[in-house]
Amino acid sequence: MLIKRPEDIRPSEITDEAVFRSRRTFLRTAAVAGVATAGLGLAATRGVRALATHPDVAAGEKIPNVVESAYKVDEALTPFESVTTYNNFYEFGTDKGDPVARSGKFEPRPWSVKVSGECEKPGEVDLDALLAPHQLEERIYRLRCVEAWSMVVPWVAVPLGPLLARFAPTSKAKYVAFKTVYRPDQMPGQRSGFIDWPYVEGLRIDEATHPLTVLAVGVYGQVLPNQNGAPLRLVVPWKYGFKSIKSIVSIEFTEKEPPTTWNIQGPSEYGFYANVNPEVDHPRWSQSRERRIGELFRRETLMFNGYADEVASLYAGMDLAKHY
Ligand SMILES: Nc1nc2c(c(=O)[nH]1)N[C@H]1C(S)=C(S)[C@@H](COP(=O)(O)O)O[C@H]1N2
Ligand SMILES: [Mo]
Repeated sequence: MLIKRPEDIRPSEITDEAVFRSRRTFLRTAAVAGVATAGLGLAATRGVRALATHPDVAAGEKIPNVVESAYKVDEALTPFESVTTYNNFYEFGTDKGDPVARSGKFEPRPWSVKVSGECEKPGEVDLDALLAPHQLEERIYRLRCVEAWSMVVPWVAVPLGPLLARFAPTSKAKYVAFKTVYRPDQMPGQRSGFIDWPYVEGLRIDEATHPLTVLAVGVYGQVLPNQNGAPLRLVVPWKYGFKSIKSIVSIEFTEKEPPTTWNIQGPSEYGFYANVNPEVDHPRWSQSRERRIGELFRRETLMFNGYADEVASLYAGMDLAKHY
């Protein structure tokens, strides 16, 4: 993220605009017809062919029993193709195309997440238990990257709050720290010293247990592809995308604010909170507007990424220019 300013991103890197324009009518229909249909329809379109060689997607594993939820933004979905080929996942490289191209060797199963720290019942999150019926919801969220692009993504997700509650956090649990897996043999980006691996992130406990905060295990109705953070990643829709840490192996309740990767990399550019805020610019670029992937013109960035009604109260009395 330190490397490229949004202005430096060539349109050709983002997408073939004509393809998206022609697809827009279809998407509008698909959005009405439901996401499952959209996923199937898009699978037939150009670009997804490349993905078919990807181990996760080739399996074509649809996640059964996903319950519709009330959490859905009423905006055109970003096509499956873009959501799964335009990615930020430095463990596989810094270019947006690297994660899909270079994550083929990554093995997201078997998997378990260790839960530790300030809690009465430390233990593990069992991936298969997470995938059990009646827990998974479809959440259609905006994702706003700090680089000033955005998407609308239909995640298959489980709310994080109730999951964390099972481990009985103590009164000392003021924060939750997350850690990505460290596997340099499977993650070529980790063989470079650019970032102090593993990638780490954190939330305040009230943010982590907020009803909007979820762990995603799928996208567009199917198992999460490697490039999107398989087998499970955080999604915190009112914060810049870098808070949504991928391929999590550890969740720890802590008393003190945990270190976070991008804050370590550039403390003056990336704060702990990282709430989407059009009024607080990044030192090197404006955050007031964003490019929705697939659209030609920039749009206004919304306070808390459009989730102000739900989350503004979490920050009452805080100076958001200071706690950026
Ligand atoms: N482990 C890890 N998690 C990560 C990143 C990363 O480089 N490594 N990039 C973040 C950034 S900057 C964004 S915008 C989102 C992108 O998620 P997506 O590829 O599913 O769109 O993932 C976030 N999670
Ligand atoms: Mo990002």
